[in-house]
Amino acid sequence: MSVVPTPPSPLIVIAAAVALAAASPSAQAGVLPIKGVTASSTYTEQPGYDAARVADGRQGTAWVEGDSGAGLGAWVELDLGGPVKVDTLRIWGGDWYNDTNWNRANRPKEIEISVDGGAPTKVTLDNSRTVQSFPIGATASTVRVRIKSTYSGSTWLDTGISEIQLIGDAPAPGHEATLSASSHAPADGDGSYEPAMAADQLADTMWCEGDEGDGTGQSLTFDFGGKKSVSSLTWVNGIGGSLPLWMQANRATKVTLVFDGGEHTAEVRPSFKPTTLSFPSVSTSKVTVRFDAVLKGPKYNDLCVSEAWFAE
Ligand SMILES: [Ca+2]
Ligand SMILES: [Ca+2]
Repeated sequence: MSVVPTPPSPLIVIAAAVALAAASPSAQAGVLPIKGVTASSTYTEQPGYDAARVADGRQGTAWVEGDSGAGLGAWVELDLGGPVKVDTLRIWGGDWYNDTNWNRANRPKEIEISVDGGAPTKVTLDNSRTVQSFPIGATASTVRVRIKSTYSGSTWLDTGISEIQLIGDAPAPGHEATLSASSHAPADGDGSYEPAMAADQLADTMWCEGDEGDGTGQSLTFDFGGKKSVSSLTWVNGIGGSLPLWMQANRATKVTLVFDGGEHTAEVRPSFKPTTLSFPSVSTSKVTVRFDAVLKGPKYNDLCVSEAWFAE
């Protein structure tokens, strides 16, 4: 017997899923869309740990195996819906709901990765709450991850994986940017708030500014590494992880996009769902999004952006 804490309420999960459904597709940098997920077993004593949680675009939700022991031999398989070139596997091992859960639950140590049912490759994860990457370098229709050994959690016997991303061999158009910011909030028990969190295709991770004010005047910069034509910004303006959290923190109501030559200022309506701001096409190597005005949340005096990308 083991106990795994209850995940966020169904309302939160549904709200986030709605946001992600619009945010995810082939949109983000090289992250391949997953058509389905299956697992050898699933923890069912409480709801919310099914196989799909390993590819739902949220680090705070996990697939947890349902074997009687630590789940050695349990596996989860991602279906790409047909052969596609896979360069890298990124894995969030363990229960990333927060630091406490991560420490209490088992984490995978050795895993076997197999492509299309072929011979497995064994790799070893660090025992740390960091995103870890392993090369695939193959054309795959399915990728299976099997748990071979674990790092023991302090409380719970079961082993989980919070997210797996399969990265294609080329970035998707419009998502090659490197992000930087005027400031960012320090990491806490929920994770990091660095600029890259706004481009990791996870709805429940976000950049948050770390200035003393409400975020007015803060900025997020997208560096394309060369000239690029852009005419839209699609983004989750605020905390995308849950609607209650989104309402508690600051969101932008006016932005100025600063290009290599010129600017575009626009009023924007805060929305929990991804929204697109269109503007006259411009060729630029960078865009700085300056936040000129915010709608203040009642609890967290920080401006956050969960996901954002520019496209033509
Ligand atoms: Ca997840
Ligand atoms: Ca994110």
